[in-house]
Parts: sequence; structure tokens; C-alpha cells
Amino acid sequence: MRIIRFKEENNVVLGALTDEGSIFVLPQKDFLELTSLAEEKETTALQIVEEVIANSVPISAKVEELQLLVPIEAPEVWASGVTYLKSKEARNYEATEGKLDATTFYDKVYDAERPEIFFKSTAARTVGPNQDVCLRTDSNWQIPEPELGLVINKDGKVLGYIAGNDMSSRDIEGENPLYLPQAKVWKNSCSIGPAIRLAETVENPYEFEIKCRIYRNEEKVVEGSASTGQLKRKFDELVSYLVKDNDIFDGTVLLTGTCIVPPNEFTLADGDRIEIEISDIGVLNNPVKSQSPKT
Ligand code: DO4
Ligand code: MG
Repeated sequence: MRIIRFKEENNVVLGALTDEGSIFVLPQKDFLELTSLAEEKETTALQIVEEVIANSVPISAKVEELQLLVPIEAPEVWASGVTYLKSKEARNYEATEGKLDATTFYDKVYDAERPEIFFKSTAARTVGPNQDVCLRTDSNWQIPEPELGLVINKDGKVLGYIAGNDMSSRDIEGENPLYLPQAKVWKNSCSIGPAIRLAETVENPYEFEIKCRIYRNEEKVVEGSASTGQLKRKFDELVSYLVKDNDIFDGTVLLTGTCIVPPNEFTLADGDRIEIEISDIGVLNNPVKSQSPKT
């Protein structure tokens, strides 16, 4: 069972999307109202949704026909890094131009007890399905990072799973790891969606299949796939470091690191289109747009 948000005329509607593709309108205003109600009633969000489904009829539209919005307006998005071998190799390449001759920060963090966790985005910088992700004007090497996101509450409980794009500038990060915030945070540099898979409907979160496709002039120019089974760490381990001595908010999203990196010679360009598909969640589609330098 997945939860979506969409625009209908001038209203924002919360919906339940079944595995068969039927959509039911939910009475709650957002995902957090649904999960809070479940907590209050000492039940699950799934049970509340199933009750609505049993007493209503689906809308006639298909999900492709809806104007989808971010399924949750996450107050903050945090991200984990170097949680897959593929990511460690890519960071080592960009930091050394392929001439690796010593142990790097990335080697160390991959093996360290403490994971890399960084601040990625705010609600205003985060876009949803079909909205533009932006390019930086001062970088010549930019890529999407397809990642599984955990939707958590203030206590770090995983409420659901979402697809995310941790847009990244490889040349800025490669020049100096202290530039990480600039390599990761700018206007529209984070995308989440298209739906939240309820946590109670996921048997094994280490079995999500992640795919990424990048299109240029509608021709596929990059394709990659991986599985959360390749993750070096456990999700509760990542969450425990995020919440440690930290106040976080209900509906925070924690991206869990990238496992797919486009070929080293690839950089995103204005007009590209990125698709990030995660099994049992859906396809997050975003066009890519360059920005004009501010005068
Ligand atoms: O070390 C920098 C960031 C790594 C990252 O974003 C990732 O592995 O996904
Ligand atoms: Mg990342």
C-alpha cells in the first residue's frame, strides 16, 4: 500500500494507491495526520487505509493521469553517504582523478563505526514528481544520486519508504571534501516521491530494487540498477546516528546513500530527464533545468 498526494482543481488530496493501481481518496490532510491517527488509535496506518477502502469506491483516474505532488512536505531531508561500495569507488575517483595511491576519507568512512550523515535539504528546496531539478551554474560534473529514503518520525521510527534523488556536484566535492554542502545543497537539488510505501507493508527493506535511467532528447543515455541488499549498513544504524543528541521532526526523510553512479565521463545537461524507479514504490520522474547566474 502506498500513499500519494495530488492536486485536483485547487485542492490537495491525500490518496491511497493499491498494488493493483486503484486510488482511494483519504480523509486525512497529509501523511503525518494519517500516521498520528494510527498511533492515537493504537493501530496501523494500513488498517486505517483499509477501512477507508472497504467503505468507498476508487476514483476513475489512473496514477499517470494525476498531478502528483511530493507525498510528504518533509521539513528536513538528511542523507547518508558512502554506504555502498560503488559510492566509495566513485568518490575516490573524483577526489583523485583516478590516481588513487593512499587511503582516503571515503575508505575510512566506509569502514568506520560512525556513518557519514549530512544535511541535504529543506522543504523549500525539495521537489516532487515531474518538477524540475536544477543544475548549479558553477559545476561541470553533475549527476543524480538515486537513493532509497526512509520517512521517519521524531523518534526515528520508520513510517515508510520513498524514492529520492540526492543531486550532486562531483567536481565541487572532488576538489575538497569541505565543499560538501555546496556539492549537495542548492535550489531544487533534492527530489522525493512519487509515493510512500507504508513501512508495515514491507517485509524486507533490503530487497528493494533501484533503477536509474537518464534520457537526453528522449534517448536513454544512462541506465543502472542495484539493490538495497548491497548496502554496507543497516537502516536502524543510520537512523540511530541521525537522531543521536539531535532533535528531528516528524516526517523527516533520511536518504540512505547511492548505489548507482553514471559513467565518469557523464554530466547532466539542461533538458535531460531522470527516472528513478524503486520496486514497490514507483518511478520518480524529473526534468533537469539549468539556472541563469544571479546578477
Ligand atoms: O561523501 C559524500 C556523499 C556521498 C553520498 O551522497 C552517497 O554515497 O550517496
Ligand atoms: Mg548521496
